[in-house]
Amino acid sequence: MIPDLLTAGQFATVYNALSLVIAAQLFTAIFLVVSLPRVLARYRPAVTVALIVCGIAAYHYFRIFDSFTAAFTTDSVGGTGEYTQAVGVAFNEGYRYVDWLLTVPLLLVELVAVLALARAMQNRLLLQLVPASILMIALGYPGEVSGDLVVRTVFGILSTIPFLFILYVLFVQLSKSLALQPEAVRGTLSRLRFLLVLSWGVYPIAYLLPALDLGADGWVWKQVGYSIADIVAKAVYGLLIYQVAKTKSWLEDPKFAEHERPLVGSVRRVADLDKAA
Ligand SMILES: *C/C=C(C)/C=C/C=C(C)/C=C/C1=C(C)CCCC1(C)C
Repeated sequence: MIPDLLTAGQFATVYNALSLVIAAQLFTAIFLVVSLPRVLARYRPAVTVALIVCGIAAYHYFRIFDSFTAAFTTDSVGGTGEYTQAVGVAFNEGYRYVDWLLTVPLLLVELVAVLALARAMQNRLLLQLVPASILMIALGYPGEVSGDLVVRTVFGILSTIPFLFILYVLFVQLSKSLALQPEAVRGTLSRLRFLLVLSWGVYPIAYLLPALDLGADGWVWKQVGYSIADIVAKAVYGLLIYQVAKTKSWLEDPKFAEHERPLVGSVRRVADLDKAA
């Protein structure tokens, strides 16, 4: 499935996409480290998991980037500018799957942690979501690395079963728990839910691209698709989690609120509303 030949443009497209992901994940992780003291202790686990997810992704993108630049070579002197597969080193798509195997369950933990639900509800959600997410990634891998279209399709379909289950649980359960969340974060949480579904939905589509007979372009756009989805599903998502954690901290602790402003301008603390009335 890895193309034998990339044009200079195709090579640069993948190179730049991978490079962008490193910057996005690395500096989102650093931002979240710096911002950790700015949320209440009870929301620090959620933000900590968010920064670990971005850190794990940044690490794996360094590996993916190195693997990509080692796997394709060009003869710069008098060459056509095209890149061919280097002898003896193949691009390793396995890094992505190891990354996902670690980060996808953590993304779900991160979400459940910021909701601060009752312990029983929290455990029930995680017991459903975490095994399903591991199954989804594990079933996708054999299809991803197979050159056989039938194998790719069969494992793609098998992986879609836990995927749909996760989306179902998230939508039904999250919608229910939304009513229990403070008014001020409901909008952000609702956006988070859509962001999650839309960004996760990119992965199976990108997975399908190489099957569409687009030649090297199919593989190139798959890499770009996974890269952009990873930025949205980890970094942007992590920042929204931080926003929810910060707003809830501000609402729940008057002392904290004295020296911190919420990220959402329109938020009013209940005590302040009382004062104003
Ligand atoms: C940070 C990484 C994330 C959020 C990765 C998510 C990955 C998926 C939702 C992958 C799903 C797949 C299918 C539903 C079918 C085809 C195989 C996969 C693994 C690409």
